[in-house]
Amino acid sequence: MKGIAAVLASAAIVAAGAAMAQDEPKPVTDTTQPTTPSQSMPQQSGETMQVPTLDALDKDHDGFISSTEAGSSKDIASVFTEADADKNGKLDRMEYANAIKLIQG
Ligand SMILES: [Ca+2]
Ligand SMILES: [Ca+2]
Repeated sequence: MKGIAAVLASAAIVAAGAAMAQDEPKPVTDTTQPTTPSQSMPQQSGETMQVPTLDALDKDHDGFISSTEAGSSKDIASVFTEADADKNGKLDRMEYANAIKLIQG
């Protein structure tokens, strides 16, 4: 039985060696730092996009942007009709948010 034990032992050594060999290519992610979220603000990235807030345009403070109010921002005015989903001639907050999306692509 000694022979078999020796064979098993050497087989184990070979297996261990193979395992060691497989370990060699290390994952590269150790040395370089993962993408650090250094910028805490997710969206506003210094672009020259200056879209006014709804409140800034809402001159009569009724919570909606009328076409007249939209006229003070040519960006908003340019997407006003498209953003006015229910075609009531004014943008509510949802529609206004959509208008900004349309502007910012
Ligand atoms: Ca208004
Ligand atoms: Ca509307």
